[in-house]
Amino acid sequence: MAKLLMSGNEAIARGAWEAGVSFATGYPGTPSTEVLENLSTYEGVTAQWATNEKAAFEEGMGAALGGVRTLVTMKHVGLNVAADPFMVFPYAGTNAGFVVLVADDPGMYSSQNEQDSRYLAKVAKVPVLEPSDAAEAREMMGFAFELSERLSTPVLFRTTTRLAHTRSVVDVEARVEHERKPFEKNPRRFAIPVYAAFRRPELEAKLGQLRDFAETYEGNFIEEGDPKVGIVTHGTPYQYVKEMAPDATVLRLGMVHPLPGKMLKEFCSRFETVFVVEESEGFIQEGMASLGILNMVGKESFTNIGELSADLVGKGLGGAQVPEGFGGEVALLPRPPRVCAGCPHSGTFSALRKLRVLVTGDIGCYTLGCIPPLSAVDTTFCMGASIGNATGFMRAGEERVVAVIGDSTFLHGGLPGLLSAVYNQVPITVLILDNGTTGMTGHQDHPGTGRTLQKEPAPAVDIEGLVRAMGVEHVAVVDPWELKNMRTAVKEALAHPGPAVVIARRACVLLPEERAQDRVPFRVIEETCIQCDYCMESGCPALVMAGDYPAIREWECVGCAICAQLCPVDAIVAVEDEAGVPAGRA
Ligand SMILES: Cc1ncc(C[n+]2csc(CCOP(=O)(O)OP(=O)(O)O)c2C)c(N)n1
Repeated sequence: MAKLLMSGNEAIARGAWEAGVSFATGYPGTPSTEVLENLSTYEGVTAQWATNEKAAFEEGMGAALGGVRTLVTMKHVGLNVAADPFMVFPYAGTNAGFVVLVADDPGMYSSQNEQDSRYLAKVAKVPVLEPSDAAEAREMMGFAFELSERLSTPVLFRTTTRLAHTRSVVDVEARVEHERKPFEKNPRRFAIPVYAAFRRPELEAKLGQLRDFAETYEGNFIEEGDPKVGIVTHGTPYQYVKEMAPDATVLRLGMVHPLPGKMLKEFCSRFETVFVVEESEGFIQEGMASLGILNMVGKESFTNIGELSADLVGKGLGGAQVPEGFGGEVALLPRPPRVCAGCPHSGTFSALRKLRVLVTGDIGCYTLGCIPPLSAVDTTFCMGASIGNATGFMRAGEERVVAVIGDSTFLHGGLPGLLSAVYNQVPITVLILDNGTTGMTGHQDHPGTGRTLQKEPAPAVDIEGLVRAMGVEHVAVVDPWELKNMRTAVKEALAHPGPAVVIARRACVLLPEERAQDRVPFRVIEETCIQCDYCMESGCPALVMAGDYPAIREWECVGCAICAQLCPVDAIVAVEDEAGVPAGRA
C-alpha cells in the first residue's frame, strides 16, 4: 500500500484498475474525460474512445456479458445519448461487473445544461453510488464492481466536477485480477424484447434486494454528534457539512438510490427537524418525503441551482455556524471565452458572417460562433442537433440554412441527421469543421484522427468519402484560413439543389504539430489603418486595441492572416515584409 496525491478522476481510474477492470470505453466530456485517459495508462486494461456514449455503453454491455469487469465513462449529457441501452440493460442484468461512471456538472462550468443524473438511474432502476472525496472514490469503485456482480446489476457511479478535479491523499493497493466469467446463452434473459414482460417483476425484486442492502451498506453511515442537530447529506456536500457544522449528527449516504428507508426514518425520528444538505435537485429529499418523512428542511434552504459551497451550506443551516468573515463573494475579472489566435473556426465564421444565412450550430469550440465578436451562429443545443435543426428550419420555410458541426461531433451524432436530409432531399448546407481532434475537451482522438486513445495508428475515416457514400452529391473541401475560398464554397453549396457538405479542414492550432510551426506573425500599419475595426471581428486574442488603433501581439500571432483578409485597406501585413506589402492571402 502507498499514499498518492490524486484527483478524483485519477483515483477512480486507479480504483477501477485495482478492481480488475479489463475493458474500459467512453466518450470524452468534461468533467469525466481524465478517467479513461488515466485508465489507458495502466497495464491489463483495454481502453478505447468510442464514437459516442451509446456506442460506448453497448460495447461495455458486450464486454461485461462476455465476462470481464467493464467501466464505461461519460459526462451527464452522455448518459442521455446512452439512455436507450441504459434503460434496458437492467432487465437482463450483467454477468461480470459493469459500472457506468457519469460526471455531472453542477454550475455548468463546461456543459450545456445542469442535470441531476440520479433521476435517470431511478428510471432505469439502477443503484447509484456517490463518493465524497478522491480517496473514497478509489475504494468505492472496487465496491461498485462487487455490488454489480453480487446483484447482477449495472451500477451508476456518480461524480461531480468538484470531486473529479479536486485532489486528496489516496491509499493505493495492488490490482486484483478476476477470472473471465463465461457467458451462458439464455434467450429468456438476454433477448429482452421477447421476454421483458417476464423479467419486469424480477427487476422490481432486485430493487427490493438493493433497498435491503442499502440499510447495512457501510457507505451509508452515521457520525454521532450534537443530538439536536441532524443532517442528511451525500457526495461533496458532506465536506461542506463537516466544515460548517463539525459537531452535528450526520447521516452520510454513499448509496443515494435506492435509499435506506428504515435507516432514514429512524435517524429523522431522533430530531425535531433534519437538514437535507444536497447538491443539484432534491433527489434525496423527495425520496425521504415519499417514505413519509416530513420533519426536514432541504431545497427550501439549499439552492438546486449551481454548486453548493461551504458558505452556502453554512447559510442554509441558519448561518449560526458560519465563522465571521467566512466565504463571501470572490471578485473575479470577467473573462469571456474566446477562440485561440489562428483558430480555424474563426476563419469559418468570418467567412460565414457576411453571407446572411440562418446558421444552426453544435457543441464544440465553435459554439463560440454564437457570441460576439464572431456572431455567426443562431442556435446551439446538443451534440449532433445542428443538422436536424437545419432540416427543420428549411421545412418551416427558411430558404438558406447552414449547419456547422465539428469533426468529432459529426461522427458522434451528426451522421443520422445528414442521412435523413439526404433521404428526404432537404437542401441544407452542412459545414463540417474538421480540425482533426476533439478540441473542446482537450484534444482526444476519434475515428477521424488516425490515432487511438493510446496514440497508436488507427484507420482514419475519410469524411469526404463517408458523406459521398451517404448520398451527398455536392462535397467541397476548403482551408478555413482562406476566407474568399471559404465564402465561395459555402455559396456554391447553398446554390446546390440538394443537401451539400463543405468540409473546412485545418488542424487545431493547439495541437503539438501546429504549435511547432514557425509562421511569420502579422502587424498593423497605423498610417494605413482606417479604424473600421473589421479585423476585430475575427475574435482573435492576439489583436488588441492600442490607443486608437488595433495592434497585434506578435508573440501570440500564429500568422493565419484572417485579420489581414478582413482588412479592407490592406493595413495588416506580415512582420517580415519591410516594404509593407500586404500578405495577400485573400
Ligand atoms: C452528449 C455529449 N457528450 C460529450 C460532450 C462533451 N463535448 C462537448 S463538445 C465535444 C466535441 C468537440 O469536438 P469537435 O466537434 O471536433 O469540435 P472542436 O471542439 O474540436 O471544435 C464534446 C465531446 C457533450 N457536450 N455532449
